[in-house]
Amino acid sequence: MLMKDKKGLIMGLANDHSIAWGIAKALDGAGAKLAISYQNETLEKRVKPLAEQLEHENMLIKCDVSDSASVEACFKELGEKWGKIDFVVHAIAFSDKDQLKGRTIDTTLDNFLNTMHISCYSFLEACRCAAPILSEGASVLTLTYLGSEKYVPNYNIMGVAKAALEASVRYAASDLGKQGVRVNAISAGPIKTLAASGIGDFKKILRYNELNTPLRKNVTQEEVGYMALALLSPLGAAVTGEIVHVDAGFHATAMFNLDKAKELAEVLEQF
Ligand code: NAD
Ligand code: 0WE
Repeated sequence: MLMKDKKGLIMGLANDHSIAWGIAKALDGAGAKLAISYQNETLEKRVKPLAEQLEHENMLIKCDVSDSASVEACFKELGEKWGKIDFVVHAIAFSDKDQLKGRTIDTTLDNFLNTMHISCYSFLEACRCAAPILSEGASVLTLTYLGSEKYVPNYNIMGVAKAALEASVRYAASDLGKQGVRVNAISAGPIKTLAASGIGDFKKILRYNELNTPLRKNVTQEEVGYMALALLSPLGAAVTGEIVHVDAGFHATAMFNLDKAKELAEVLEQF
C-alpha cells in the first residue's frame, strides 16, 4: 500500500488501452484515491465504466486542455473537493494526423502552435494550476517518447513538442522543487493505444521495436504503470527533473539485433 492516504489527478484517460489506464490501475492497486479528467462527453462515457472498476474512491472531472478556463476550473474543483493532492499525471498529446507524415518542415504554423499547446504548454499550465494544492512531497509526471531525442520517421512536429516537454520537466522541477514537489517524465516505448492507432504502419513500428530492444519485447501499459508508481511514490523521493526510459532498452541501442536479422528482414520487406 505504497500510496495509502495519497490522492491525485490523472489526465489523458481515453479507454482501457490508454497509458493513463495502466498508471491508474497501478496507483489504485497501491491504495491511491484518483481524480480522473476526461477531454469531452464522448470520452466521459468511455471513462466512467473504467472508473467503476477501480477499488478505491475516485471521481471524474472534465478538462479540455485546449481551453485554459477548463483547466483552471478542473483544479479549482479538485481543490474544493479534496484540498491538497499528492500527484498529477499528464498523459496528453495531439497533433494533426495529416502532418504525422511527410516533411516536418512542411508543418503549418497553425498545427505547430496547436501541437505545442496541447502536448507541451498544457503540462506547464497543469503544473501552475496544481501548484497551490500540491502537498509537500507531491510528484508530477508526464509521458514522452524517444522521437524528442532522435529522428523517428513521421513523428515529425510531435518530436519537437516532446523535446520542449522534456525541457519543461527540467524547468518545472526547479520551480516546484522550492515547495518540495518533484517533476519527472517517463519516455515510453511504442504501445498500441488510441493515439497510436491513428498512425499508419504502427504495427510495423511495434514489430521493429520488439525485434530490436535489448529485452526483445515491447512494453505494456502495466509496465509503464509500475514505473509511474515508483516515481509518484516515496520510492522516488530523490528523483526529479528526470526522464526515465521505460522502453525495454531501445534508447540505449545503435544497431539492430543481429540474432533477429531474419525476422527483421521480413518486417522491412513489408515497408
Ligand atoms: P491515448 O489516446 O490513450 O491518450 C491520449 C489522451 O490525450 C486522450 O485521453 C485524449 O483525450 C487526450 N487529449 C488529447 N487532446 C486533449 C485535449 N485538448 N484536452 C484534454 N485531453 C486531450 O494515447 P496514449 O498513447 O496513452 O497517450 C498518452 C501519452 O503517452 C501521450 O503524451 C503520448 O505522447 C505518450 N506516449 C505514447 C506512446 C505510445 O506509443 N502509445 C509512447 C510514448 C509516449
Ligand atoms: O505520442 C505518440 C502519439 C501522438 C499522437 C498521435 C495521434 C494520432 C491521431 C498525436 N496526435 C495524434 N493525432 C491523431 O489524430 N506516440 C509516442 C505514439 C507514436 O506516434 C507515432 C510514432 C509513435 C511511437 C507517429 C509516427 C511514428 C512513431
